[in-house]
Amino acid sequence: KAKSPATKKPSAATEVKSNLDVTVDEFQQSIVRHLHVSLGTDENKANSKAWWTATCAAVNELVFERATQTQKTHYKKDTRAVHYLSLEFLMGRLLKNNLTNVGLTEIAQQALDKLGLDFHKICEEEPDLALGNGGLGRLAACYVDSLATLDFPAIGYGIHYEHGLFTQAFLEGRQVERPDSWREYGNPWEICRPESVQEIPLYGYVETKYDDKGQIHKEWHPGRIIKGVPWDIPVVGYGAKTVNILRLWESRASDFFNWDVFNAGGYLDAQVENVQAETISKVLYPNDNTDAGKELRLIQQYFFCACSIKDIVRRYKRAHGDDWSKFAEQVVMQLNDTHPAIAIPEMMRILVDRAELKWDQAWTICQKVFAYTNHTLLPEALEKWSVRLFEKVLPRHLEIIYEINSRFLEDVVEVAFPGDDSVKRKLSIIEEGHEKMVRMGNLSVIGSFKVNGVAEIHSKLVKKDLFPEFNSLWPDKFTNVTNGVTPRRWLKSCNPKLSNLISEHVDADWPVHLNKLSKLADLATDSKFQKAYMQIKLENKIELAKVIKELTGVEVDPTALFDIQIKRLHEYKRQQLNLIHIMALYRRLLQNPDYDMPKRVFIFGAKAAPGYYMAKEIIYAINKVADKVNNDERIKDKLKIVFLPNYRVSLAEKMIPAADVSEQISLAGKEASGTGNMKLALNGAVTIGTLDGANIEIAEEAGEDNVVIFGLTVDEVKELKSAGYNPWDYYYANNEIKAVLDWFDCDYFTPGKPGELAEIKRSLLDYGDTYLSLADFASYSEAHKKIDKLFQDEKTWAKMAIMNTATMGKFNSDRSILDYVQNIWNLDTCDIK
Ligand code: Z16
Repeated sequence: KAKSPATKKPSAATEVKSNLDVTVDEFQQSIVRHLHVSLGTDENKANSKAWWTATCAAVNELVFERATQTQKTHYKKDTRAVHYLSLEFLMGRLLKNNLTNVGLTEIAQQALDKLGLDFHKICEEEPDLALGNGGLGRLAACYVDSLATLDFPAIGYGIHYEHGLFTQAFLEGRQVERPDSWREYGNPWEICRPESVQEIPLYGYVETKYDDKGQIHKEWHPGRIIKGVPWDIPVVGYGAKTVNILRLWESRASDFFNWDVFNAGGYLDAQVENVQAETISKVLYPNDNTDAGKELRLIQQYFFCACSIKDIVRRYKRAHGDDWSKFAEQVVMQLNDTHPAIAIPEMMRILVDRAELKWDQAWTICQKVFAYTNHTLLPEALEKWSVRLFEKVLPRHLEIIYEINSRFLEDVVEVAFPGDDSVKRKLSIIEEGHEKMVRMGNLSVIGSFKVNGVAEIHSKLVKKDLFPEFNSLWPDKFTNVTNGVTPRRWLKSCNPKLSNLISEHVDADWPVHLNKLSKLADLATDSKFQKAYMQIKLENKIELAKVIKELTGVEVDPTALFDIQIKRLHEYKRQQLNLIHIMALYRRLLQNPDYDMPKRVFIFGAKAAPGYYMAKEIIYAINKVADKVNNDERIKDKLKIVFLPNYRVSLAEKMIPAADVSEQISLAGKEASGTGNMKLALNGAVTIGTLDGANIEIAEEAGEDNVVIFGLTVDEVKELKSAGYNPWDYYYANNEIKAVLDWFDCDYFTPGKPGELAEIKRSLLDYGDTYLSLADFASYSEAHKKIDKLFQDEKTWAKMAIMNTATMGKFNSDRSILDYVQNIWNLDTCDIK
């Protein structure tokens, strides 16, 4: 059988030494056995999907054993654990990753080989677990990987969405969404745990009661009860010692509640209730960095927080009974953005209404248990819920929030800022106004013992611009943990060739000690190493070129410069800036066919939130410009543009190893961190970027010679905005900007439909160019000229690429997790026998 170069076996040195003793034959037998007993088929009838399922089952047999062992050990040793509460976990595919982490990639490859199957084809059968939107969800996935790898007791809690992030197709260049059904026919990685089902109250009213001693008591009479069913997905650490659990809650109608309706003769009504209950975990809200503000979303948030807290409390009580004094020693809950902030009043409700603790005692516990990660400064992303909605859905929680707020305002704010009503208005959880709102950010800060941003600059801005008064109240509460990415998925598993080359020069344990990559710096100018490194880059580009051809029909030259922008489509991320620059290049080529520029391929991957009009217009514009440019003979293939549909984790794994240039061009101050920037640089892409988010730290690590920085700084943005930014000034002052923007008015890119792209021009002029694309255009264009020059000098470029790989050790998510452990979570590692 002919093997593609990508399927070449990894050398023994790079494979993690597995402590799972399985031979090729045993693994092969296990696959076949599962084909028979788990799938009820055989070798002759099985299709690729069945083989994939059987292979997963064979892996699971080894993994679940370890998971059970891990749970037992944590219980026996009564370990403190972190509980990572997140509405999103963007896990992607698990087979290749789990094999990498248990060290059985080679064994599995050989076993499948002997069965006459292609390992990579089998891996392609797996649907992505797309239970997240973008950065925040993928970060959660990297963090659970690192927690298991470092042997920390940890559990991820989230929602078992029936439909993850929509799949994207293009219809005549426009995005169309279709539902994602990742588990329509079951998913081999999950196990249902009916023994841990929880009942969750919703709606209804609160009754005020007084006991014999005249003590006030609140009783919530819910209008509905929803059942939460947990599904467990094993999280395999690299080296496979610790296997932690990701526990995802699925909503169902509560049996006991429905019996009443049913017995009253309401069989159909009961079925309607089923549908309503199951709606809660039906679908992931497809917004990245915007607040949906919908009732169902609040219910999702409460549902999974309430289920998770009940689960945590049950586990705690099993070890400690009704003694709450150790709760805060055993439990820390990390709030991934404000999405799970409702966990704070829910914990208070459990402690005060249920366990009947005194308010102060309960609040002391709460404040030791919660920590909050802020992921954005964008005002449209900061969650607020109307008091009216809160009262309807969670009446008791609203009361608790009022109580938290009034005590905070009286005991803390009044003491620190006596008589200062304007500070009070800013710090209050309740925003006064036409419609009273609950500010989830303020609730999170007040209820947490630590608040962190996700990159140095972002954490500074969280203190300075977002929560300045809170910061002066509690300066020690605010801290930074710069994001990271797991090098197991984002180098070892997605770029096996580069991984093998690295392992020939660096200790084999670099996937857990990523700083060891710094050894490669000595080889950055070694011509033999440069050749080997760039040959691998070329081979990865050849592989991506095939994918591009399959997905879009466009043929690209693998020796061209591959310039990649992959991230959610959002105006602040400025895909539109990339687009107008590409149009400027196209125009230069039309005006001067000898324009000095290496062949370039611009590659995009991005989903737009289905309700985000301008984002969808930008996708359409890129696709239309691509159509025209790709078919224009006059420019002799010097320029290609491809927008790969349905960008997702598994597609990222194919794009990132093939990138020459990484586009990180958000307006300074807007991108909290970015994590794609880290993955691309790790795989040897040179960043063209603004001084925003983690780009700053990437530039510090890589050195200024190895990145290309452009654009306004955060301070310059503030200055320009306060001086009054007028995009028309740039339009009239810069001929190229004017010509490119005017192009949108005619039908050059949309034959017969003049003005179809005019909204782009309007957004950049009439609507004020909110993200200053025109202000940064000239500087961006110069930066690209610099890139062109550098790329044409092969030795210089190879050195830059290698230096990027060599210097990205800091951005290992293991480092991030150790930061969290030291500064926030205070965990001990736990060896699993
Ligand atoms: C999200 O993906 C992010 C922030 C946010 O408030 C909501 C969502 Cl869904 C992203 C940030 O935009 C990005 O800069 C950051 O790297 C990522 O979260 C992880 O911290």
